[in-house]
Formats: sequence, C-alpha cells, structure tokens
Amino acid sequence: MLEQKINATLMEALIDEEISRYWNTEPHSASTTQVYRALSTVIRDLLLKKRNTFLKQFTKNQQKKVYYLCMEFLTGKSLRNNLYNLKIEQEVSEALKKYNVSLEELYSIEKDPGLGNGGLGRLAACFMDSLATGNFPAVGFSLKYEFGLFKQKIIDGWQTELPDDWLTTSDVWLIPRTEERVIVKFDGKIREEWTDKGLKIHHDYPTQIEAVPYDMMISGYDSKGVSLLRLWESRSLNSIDMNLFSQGDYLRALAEDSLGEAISKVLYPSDNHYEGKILRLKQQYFLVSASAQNIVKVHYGKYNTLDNFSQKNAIHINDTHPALVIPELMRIFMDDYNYSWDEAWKMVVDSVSYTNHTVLSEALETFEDNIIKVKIPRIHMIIAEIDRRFMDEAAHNLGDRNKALKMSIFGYGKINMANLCIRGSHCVNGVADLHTEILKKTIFKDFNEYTPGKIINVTNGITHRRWVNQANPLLKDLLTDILGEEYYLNPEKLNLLKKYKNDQSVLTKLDEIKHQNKKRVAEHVSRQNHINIDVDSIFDIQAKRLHEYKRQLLNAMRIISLIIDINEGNIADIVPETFIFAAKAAPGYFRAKEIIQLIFALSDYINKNTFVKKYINVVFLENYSVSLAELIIPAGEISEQISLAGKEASGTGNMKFMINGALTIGTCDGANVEIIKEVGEENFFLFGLRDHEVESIWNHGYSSIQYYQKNLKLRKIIDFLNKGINGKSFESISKYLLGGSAVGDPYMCFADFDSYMEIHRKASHLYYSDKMKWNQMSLMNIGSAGIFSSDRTVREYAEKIWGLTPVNK
Ligand code: 4GP
Repeated sequence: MLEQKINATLMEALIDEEISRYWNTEPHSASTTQVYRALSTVIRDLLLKKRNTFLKQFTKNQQKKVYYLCMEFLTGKSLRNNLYNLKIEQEVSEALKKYNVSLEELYSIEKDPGLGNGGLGRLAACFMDSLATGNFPAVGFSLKYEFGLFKQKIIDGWQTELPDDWLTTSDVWLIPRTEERVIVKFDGKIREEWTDKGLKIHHDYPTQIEAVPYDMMISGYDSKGVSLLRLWESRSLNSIDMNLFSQGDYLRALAEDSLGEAISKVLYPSDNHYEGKILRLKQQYFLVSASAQNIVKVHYGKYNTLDNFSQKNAIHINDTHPALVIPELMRIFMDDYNYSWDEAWKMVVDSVSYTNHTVLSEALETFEDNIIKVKIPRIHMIIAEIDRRFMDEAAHNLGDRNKALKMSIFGYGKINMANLCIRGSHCVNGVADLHTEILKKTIFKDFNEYTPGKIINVTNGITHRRWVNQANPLLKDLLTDILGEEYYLNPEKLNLLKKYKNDQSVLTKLDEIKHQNKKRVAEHVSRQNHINIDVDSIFDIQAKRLHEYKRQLLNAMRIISLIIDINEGNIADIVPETFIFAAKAAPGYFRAKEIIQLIFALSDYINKNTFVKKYINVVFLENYSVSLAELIIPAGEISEQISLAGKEASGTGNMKFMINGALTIGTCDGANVEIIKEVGEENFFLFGLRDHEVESIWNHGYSSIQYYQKNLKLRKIIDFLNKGINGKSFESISKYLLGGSAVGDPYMCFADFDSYMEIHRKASHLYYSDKMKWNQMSLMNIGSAGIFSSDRTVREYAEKIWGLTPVNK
C-alpha cells in the first residue's frame, strides 16, 4: 500500500539519511535512541504521505468524515503498531542489522503515551485503528497533555504518583502544525445590541489562549486508511508581559504564560469519577472550541458554505467531557456565520452524537452554573436558551411542565452535561446491551420515553490485531497456521477455530503457548518484584483500574480465606494458584489505595511464609499501562471480571483476556452478558447476583452484617483484617465492610462471596483434573471472540450513528 515498496535496502537509506541529517553522524556510531528516533521519523513521514493520499481521495469524493472528540486516547506505543499495520516489520528488522540493534530493543525504549485513564481512552484508541483499517475518514481530537497518567510507584505498600514524561521519546510521532493554531477565548462580558439585522452580540475576551495542534498518524492494517489524531497544546497568547519583563519582574512576566499552559499540562487521573474543577472545565472547553473551529474552517474552506455541514461531518462526543461542543458550534454558526437559531440547531443536532460510558452517579458530570457563566459567558447564554426552548417544547408536548423539568439541563445550581448531550445529539448510545437497557430504564428513562429510539446500543470492541497478533505472537502463529491470515481483517473467521475443539494437537499447542506466555510474565515478575512464581500454577489475573465497584476486594477476600484454610491445615480443596494484580488508583481515592495496600501486604505475607507459598502466591505489578497489559493478558488463564452486576458499563479487558484464551470468572455484568451469549454458559464461570437482584436487595436495605453473622468464613476474614498483616492493621477495611455510619460493603462483596468461592472451586478443580477440557474451553473462547473486534464496533457506529461510508465504496 505504500507508494514505494519498502525493502530493507530502502529502509537503511532512509534511516541513514535521518541519522546524518539530525546528528551529523555515521550510521555505525548512532546510539540506540538515535536509531529509534530516525526510524520513527521515517515511519511517521511515510504515514503522513499515506494520509495525504487518503485525504485526497475522500476529499475528491466529497465524503463524510467523522470527528471523534475525547479527552483521552490511550494509544499505547506507536512504533510496533505502525510497522505491524504497514506490514514492514520484517524489512525493518533486516535493515536494523546494520545498526546492531534489534526491533525489540527499539520497541522497549519507546515510552507509553499515557494519555488516558482506562477503558474509555483505550476504546478511543482501538477505534482509531479500526477506522483506519476500514478505510473510514476519521480524525480524533484530544489534548497534548505534557504529563500523561502518573507513573505508579508502590512505596511500603502505598501507591505514590510520579510524573509521566512520555514526550521524551514519543514526541517523535507528533507533527506540529503551528500554522493551524486557533484562539480559544475565556472570561469577559457580553453586551447585546438589537440592530435592524437582529441581535448582535458584543463580547470582550480578556483571556485568550492559543491552541496549537500536533498531529499523530495511526496506520490502518493493510489498508489505504490512516487516522489522524490531533492533539491540542495550550499556549498563552500574551506569552510574556514585556512591560513587567523590562522592569525586571521576570517571574510575574512569565506567570501569565504558565496560566495558559496549565490547560494542557496534565491529564486528570480519574476514571469513572468526576470532579467539578475549573481547570477541568477549561480543558474541556479548550478541546471543543479548538476542534469545532478547526472542523468548521476545514468545511467552509472546501464547500464555501456551511449549509451542507451535517451531511459532511459527523461529530462524536465520547462521554460527556466534550459536551460543550454543542453550544460552541451554535456560537460559531450564529455569531460567526449568521445562521438563525433554528438553522444552527438543526445543523448541530444532525451532526452530533454521544456515547455514555457509565451509570455510576459519581461519574456523571455536572458543573456549577456560576462557573460556566463566569468562564464562558456566551456558552452559558446558549445553554440557557437551549434549555428554555427545550422546556417549553417538552412541557407543551407532555402537557406537564414538572415532567419536562426532569430532563432539564439546569438543576440545583448546576449544569447537567448528560442532559445537554442527549438534547443536542441525534443519537445516543450505551456500550453493551445490559448497560443500554439500564440507561433506558434508569438515568435516561425520561428521555427514552420522550424520544423513543434515540438511545441505541453499540457493544464495545478491541482491536484484535494489537491484542492478539502483536501481543501474543505465538497464538497469532498458531491461528495463522490453522486459519490463514483471513481473520486479521475478518475476525468473525475466528469462529472456524471451533472445528478444532476435539483436535488434541491443537489443544496441546494452545497449552504450550499459554505456558510460554506465563514464563514471559514470570521472568518479568522475578525482575520487577523479586518474587519467583510457579509457572505450573493456574494464573489468575485481575488487571484494570482500581475501583470499589470492580471489586478487587472480593478477590483479596478469597485470598485471605485461602490463607486461613492453609494455616489451619484445611488443604483438601487447595490447589496451586498465582494471583496477579495490576491497577492504578486515582491519587485522591483513599479506599482504592488502601485496597492496593492490602493486596501488597498479602503478597508480602505469603512471600515470607514458606508454608502458604507452597500453594498460592500473590503479585501486584506496578504501573499498569497498555504495554504491561500486552505482556500479562496473553498469560491469563482465569480472567477476573467480577464487578457488582449493573455497575460495569461494558468492560473491554474481558474481551482482551477472552481472545487470548483465558476463561472468565465473571458476574452477569456489562459485556460479560454478551460474552456468555457467544461462548455459551458452559464455557464461562458465571457467579453472583443479577442486576435486578442487586437492585432489589439494595432497595430493601442491604445489611452486610447479616451475611457476616451467618458465615464463618466471612467472620474469619474480618478477624484476619483486624489482627493485621505483618504488623499492619486493616481494621478500616473491615469497618468499611461491616458498616457503621454508612452502609457497610456498598458493593456487596459479602452477598456474592459464597457464590464466588464456589465458582472458583469449580474452575480450579477442572484445571487440575481435566486440562484438556480446560484447553477446549479456552479454544471456544478464542473462537467466539471475533464479534468483539472493534472493526465490527466501528462499522456499527458508521452505519447506525454517523452515516459514514468507507473510501472506495
Ligand atoms: C469505562 C467503563 O467503566 C467500562 O465499562 C467501558 O468498557 C469503557 O468505559 C469503555 O466504554 N468508563 C470509563 C469512564 O473509563 O471514565 O467512565
């Protein structure tokens, strides 16, 4: 697909040229970092060329484009993904011999751009890959955070956060587009003037911040498509006050500068959680204003009118964070291009769509009405007018103003961003069947009744090319031997693997691959944690953000129960198990940090206790990231997907483990429900309360004490926590579980405990008594995972939401 077919000789020439151009040195004396930078620059420029060719084509066809707005894109490393997708790993590897360096070495020096927290940001990155692969014209918009998600260091069991300076290597992938910078304006006062042409808005903007775009290219696999990820950097426009500077007041002269730059300084480190901070509001408005200005300018430049704006642009808001694009587009259409309210509103609603990623109340965004009024007064005016019109219309249609008020964007002095998103979009989607049903029944019930059909489901997906083919090359080789390469672009073809479920040689090979992947992880654990783990024991992994609702604590409770049994000599049911955890907690989330501390203490306890260690072991891997996930997921045998039913919107880790052959121990939550449907309940270890049971128990007043009193194992766990581990008491966790002033155990670990213990017994018994059956179930999971590819997900978005067609169709 490259204009010039890449071979090793050409590659060498291109790398040489970069080395000599940048460092004026001979190829043989270039350092590894220099070779990394030279190679990455070559690939970046190839992709840029390819994107330009792709752009020409869809521009010529006057095709619709999708703009995907998201505060997070957790892309993972670029070099390997791009070489893989361009299908030139072999040629590059060959070329690198000249520089005495291997591809693996180069891959390892690249830093993960941590521009996201977890599921939501990783999903956005998978979409960019699948959109490019499907030849869909797509642009992602986000911020160029100078510091991505913090680096996690565990010191004495406690998570500490260190800055993540990802730009020191990965800046090489960014192409500055200073000429396309725009101005984002804050603060000021508005004056309205009625003229013979209508209302004129006068606005003084004392704070003006420059938004400078940096472009990152994301290659499709074996396709013409290249997605563009445009990251905005904030710079103060009046970068330095020359008056103050010449008077010698350097610090004050520069202070102005740092205010502007603060906007894109750091990623908010929270997942599924929201805080109404002014800086966050500024980040959000900065992102949407810069992006909307850019979109409109490109459109106008091409068509010389905005009348056809919604036919040519789909604008997607990923979660409510970019919600302000709705009033911002209204502002641009009305104030800058003189459209009437009704015309502008139609253009906005027809082009905008919105995805919800969570039903957790603490994650649903609201901002103080007053903050918006002061910081972005014109936007506040427009939101108020959107709401006024909406309330009049809904009150009229429903014949009941109070009912209409339940959908209002304003309430209790706050602006409800989800209500703004639903009102301003033509389509709203949830991310898994169950999640969408819950949205329709609960938080978006009134909207669903008011505009039936507007809320739809599109189940999440992952790019299997990164999560299997790159992360698990041994499995890729086996699948390719059996199925050929067709599944790379048609993941549904993985289905054909099921024909081999009784083929002993395939099952044995799957077993060997898992073993090799476990060895890789064991080596990493020995290097990082100085712990030796038993590669013949079952690997049970829970890797995801640390959150109460995800219930790492339930997993830890089971480990404690096993320790107690082993110490008491009740070992009849005990089998060797290795528990691997990886998780970051939001820095201010005390309970989550405490749970990390508990897991760490358990690991420490076991590694000091040779008797317990004979049976089980626990490791906590620091600094969970895309790269670490790529290492550990292929080694998973049990995938822990144990959120309290009704709380996890979808999950995508569940899909990544499944496609790598892990069996899931999971609740009926999020996309687990669809995984069960695909793979069959017989190939899934299902446990726990269903979402309606959770709701009913909760509504009747959940009391963890009642479970505690009836259950000896729970009582012993609480005693263990109170007694402390290696001298550290965990009484505060036992209090949290038993309650006091607040409801104890709010995520119902006690209610699901027995069922969780039982399903684990079943799983580990099977693992040790009938490994072939286990491998067969593993094969069925891989074979059923095709539908969870993000290629399918983006096709559904394109058809059902964006009205987007691929180039050349
Ligand atoms: C996450 C959800 O928690 C997860 O279930 C889902 O798979 C993912 O989005 C992608 O849709 N939500 C967040 C968040 O990351 O910050 O709300």
